[in-house]
Amino acid sequence: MVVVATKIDKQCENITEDADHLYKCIKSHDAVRRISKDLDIQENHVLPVVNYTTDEKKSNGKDRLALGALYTMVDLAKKYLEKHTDMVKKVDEFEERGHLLSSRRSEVETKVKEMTEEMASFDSETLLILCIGPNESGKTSFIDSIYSTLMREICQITREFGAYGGKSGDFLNTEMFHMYKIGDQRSNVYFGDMAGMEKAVCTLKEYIQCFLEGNSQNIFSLPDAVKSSQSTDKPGRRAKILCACIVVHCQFVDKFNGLPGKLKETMHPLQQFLSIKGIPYVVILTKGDEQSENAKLDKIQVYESKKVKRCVKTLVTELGLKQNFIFPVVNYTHENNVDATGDIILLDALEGILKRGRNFLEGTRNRESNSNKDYKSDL
Ligand SMILES: Nc1nc2c(ncn2[C@@H]2O[C@H](COP(=O)(O)OP(=O)(O)O)[C@@H](O)[C@H]2O)c(=O)[nH]1
Ligand SMILES: [Mg+2]
Repeated sequence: MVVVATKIDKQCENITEDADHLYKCIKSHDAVRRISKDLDIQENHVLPVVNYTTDEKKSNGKDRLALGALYTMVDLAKKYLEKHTDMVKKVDEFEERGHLLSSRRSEVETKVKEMTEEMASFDSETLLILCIGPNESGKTSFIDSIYSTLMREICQITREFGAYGGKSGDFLNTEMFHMYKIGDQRSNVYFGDMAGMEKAVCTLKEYIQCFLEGNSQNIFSLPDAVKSSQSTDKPGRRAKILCACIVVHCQFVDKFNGLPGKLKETMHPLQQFLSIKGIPYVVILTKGDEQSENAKLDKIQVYESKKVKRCVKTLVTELGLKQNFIFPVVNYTHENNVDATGDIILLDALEGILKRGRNFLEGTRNRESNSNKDYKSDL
């Protein structure tokens, strides 16, 4: 505790010109000593100041007293915190991610080029980023949004295949499996859009298995239609999954105060399945803008939203995920133009997906070349 002793100029008028008078003036020293004794507080914790009240000019003496008082307060607080480290607020890693992204909002163009080069640098086989998740979680919109960010304008590539997102009745929901090429002509990376998990007419395991085996015919009751957009070269049916994006929306997690039972039932076998196959995955958390007024104006604010944070925490605990596997995004659903705050969080998600995909491919290749070496040495 400190005591701020005001009006010390009443004891010593010269103090406002020269703060050193505090040490020379017996009256002011006596006043400090009296306060210290009356309040039972160390003498050097009594901080004499003279407030600016009607002054028009700055006073060196007043400034020095105020700064001296502030210095003592900060010093005491610092020493207290050093002794009580448990009271220092832990850095919120999720918010820190948001701050970092915010500082990079001017780097969108560079990041777009970097991602385009990255996609072009993968080998020639067809690589697939598979979007899976419940109905209306924002899978289709996510593909359109990533595409828009890379093209620097709002695009709806999914719409030409009748996959455009929307509530039943307004628009057709995704009913067929489609692959959409992302990046420039050199790229072999595709996003795979699926109908919601609820639409599968088989178990989830079969749903993924059929797909991995290049046979999605049995997955849905509707006719399959594998198509590639922006490309005349037909991707082979045996596309290699580079990464899976499990797309969930905030309300879904929040409304049920945790993951709804049905989703949990499907998520766990899905995670298990992907782990067995060694396929990397991330969670794309959509619609954070509906949880936060601030995020409607500045999309990076999803990182500050209490509700979004609660969803992330739920996903971390219930799915056993690390926080940096979860990417909150705000899809472009009603905008006429792309914007830096939306772009930077979508690009961060894309970077996370490609990074995991690259590690997965390199790991697979290393394993394959090692087993070839072992095979040769056995001969
Ligand atoms: N506010 C908001 N709405 C979204 C977002 N993503 C998708 N939507 C809306 O949610 C609905 C379902 O989206 P859709 O992409 O069709 O979901 P899908 O069934 O998983 O493919 C549509 O009405 C979209 O406009 C988002 O990030 N924010
Ligand atoms: Mg869809």
